[in-house]
Amino acid sequence: MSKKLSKEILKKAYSLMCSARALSDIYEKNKEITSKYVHATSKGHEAIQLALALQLKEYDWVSPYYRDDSILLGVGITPYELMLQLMCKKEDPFSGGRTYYSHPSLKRDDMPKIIHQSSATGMQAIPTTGIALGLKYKYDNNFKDTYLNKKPVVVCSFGDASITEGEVAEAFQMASLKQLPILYLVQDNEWDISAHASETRAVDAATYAKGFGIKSYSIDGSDFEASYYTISKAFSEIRDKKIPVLVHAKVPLLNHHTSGVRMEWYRDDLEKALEQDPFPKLKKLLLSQNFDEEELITIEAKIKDEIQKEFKRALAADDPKADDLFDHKFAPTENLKETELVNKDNSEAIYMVDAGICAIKELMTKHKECLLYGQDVGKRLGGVFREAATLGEKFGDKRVFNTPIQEAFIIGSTVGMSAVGLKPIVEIQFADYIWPGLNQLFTEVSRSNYLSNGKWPVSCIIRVPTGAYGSGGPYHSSSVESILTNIHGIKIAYPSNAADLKGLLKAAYYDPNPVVILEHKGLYWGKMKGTEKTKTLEPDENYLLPFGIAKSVLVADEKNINTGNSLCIITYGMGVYWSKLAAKKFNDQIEIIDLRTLYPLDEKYIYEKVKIHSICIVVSEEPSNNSFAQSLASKISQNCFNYLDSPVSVIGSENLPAIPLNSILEERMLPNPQKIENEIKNKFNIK
Ligand SMILES: Cc1ncc(C[n+]2csc(CCOP(=O)(O)OP(=O)(O)O)c2C)c(N)n1
Ligand SMILES: [Mg+2]
Repeated sequence: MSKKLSKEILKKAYSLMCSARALSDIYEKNKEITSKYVHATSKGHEAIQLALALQLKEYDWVSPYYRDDSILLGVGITPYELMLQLMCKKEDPFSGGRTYYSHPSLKRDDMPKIIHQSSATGMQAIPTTGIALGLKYKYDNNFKDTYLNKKPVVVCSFGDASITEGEVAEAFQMASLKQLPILYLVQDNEWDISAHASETRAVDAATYAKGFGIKSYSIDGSDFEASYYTISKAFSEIRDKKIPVLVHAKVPLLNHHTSGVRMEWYRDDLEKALEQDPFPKLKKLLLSQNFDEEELITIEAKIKDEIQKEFKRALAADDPKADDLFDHKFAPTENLKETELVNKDNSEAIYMVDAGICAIKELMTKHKECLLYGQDVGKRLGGVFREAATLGEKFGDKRVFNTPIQEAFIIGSTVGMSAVGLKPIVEIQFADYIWPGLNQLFTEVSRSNYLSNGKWPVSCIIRVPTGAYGSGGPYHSSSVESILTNIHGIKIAYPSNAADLKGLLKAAYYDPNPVVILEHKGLYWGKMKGTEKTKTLEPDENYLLPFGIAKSVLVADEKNINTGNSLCIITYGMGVYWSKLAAKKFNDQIEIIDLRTLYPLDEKYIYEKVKIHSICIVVSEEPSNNSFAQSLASKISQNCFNYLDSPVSVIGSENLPAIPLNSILEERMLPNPQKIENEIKNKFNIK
């Protein structure tokens, strides 16, 4: 076996391992300086990491975790670049000083690609498996990208403890179900900070993965040669057969958990761990292959010396400027201009639910990159609200498909899908069930562009049927916009009629950033009292409604405005229709502004209108306490204080944990036209 490993590979591995050790040592020696920013190193894990990295190609993908600095060295990142990252310098190639050591993101032509890596243990499983799902989509739909002929592999690297996270099971399930070309590398040092494997897992990674039907290998990850051959075999299987494989590599952890959690505080196994040190093992291998010992000593000394110099250079490098803070919140969208609303020839009024389908149909017809997945969206049902009806039949189940009940996977996989150039439209069946997916939305999706310094924006649309109507009860009625508007780095639309939904879906598609579209279930068919106007003529294919443009859907009479007998209601979704019904009781005194998107928010338009009317009510369907609506009311107060005749009112649901099923209780809970009418009267001092 050893005959096949070339001297060149062995020498390269040795040099890189010397670099990894020298880095680890210099960080420790200078810990007063380096511990300013928390970091972990690969000391003890180097052999398996280098065996992997040296076999990755520039068309492959890898998601290293925070202990994988040897993988980074192995793919070609220099020690100097790593040290820039350690010290959060401006030229840190991954994030410009925004994120920790060995939390890479990389998009260089000559190196494997790395999507943004968070610190959240195990959370890389879903985005990375999303890459493999994206590659499979491209194979299945005959994409012509030349790199596909080279059979790229995707690698997701983990620590042993992180795979006990529930989200990892979602990823394994999908990788096996769809037979995705991915390698899961689990580096098993038996430690989960201070918790030992005996306390945290019932079975090891290989046994666990086998339960999902994933082929697994268990190896000694401190043995470079064994590691190299196992990875080589696994890569061949993945490239040729397009299957998932898991490699479970036993390794000793020879350094602190991180610079902040030191090994001497709790480790009682260090002596034993040192017996498995991969560095002397590799040296011994090289000597057995007729390398000269003097040469190896010289290589090591030279690398140490160079790294010492590079450390000083990195220390002297520039920090980011304070105002760099604001770069890359979103990828730019200047090209998204509003188009004239022209209706389709012979257009008939369509329901909002159909407007969504029409928009997606046009997008999928035009763009091969566009696909739709979620629970029950496939052709058998077309969505539990029929909001995806006909799409499965028209485009087939390679482009429109059902997923398991995995909200985290549905949302988080868009990171990987988008990275390979696809434009996923996904669906969460009910807003009530977005919670398991929120972690991915917050931890991975929303931060990807910002923390990768603009390299990896996530372009996706997440459709979320929302809101209460007709006794949906506590688990099929919730509104979640306050939670979503608290996540920075995503855009949020909340259309109230068919034309707006179509125009906003188009804008969302062409936006390179993540977008959530909240679609009120009670508005889908315009069947509830007062919601008939959700039906509109169908805008033509070119109609695009950019985000951040609010609209007056009812205006007040000039005379009433001039005499101080008017007010404005700022609202969205169902609030538009409740407000319209309430406004009927007043004589052209009410202006209703439909926000249409909650982020970005058309603040300029809102303040202009509030200043004209001097009285303002914000209406939302959510419980009002600590809500988006209350925050909006506060912004209005701050920006329009001198123009207001009275405090801005907020009408929302009652502040209770859930919307009860019983219809009398539901009605009492939610806002309605009567409650709004009462507040309008209050504002006008009508008794
Ligand atoms: C979701 C999440 N929970 C907790 C943590 C804190 N944490 C950081 S590392 C770690 C242990 C991970 O152990 P393992 O995956 O085995 O990797 P190792 O550090 O041993 O290489 C924990 C609990 C985290 N980063 N993310
Ligand atoms: Mg561990």
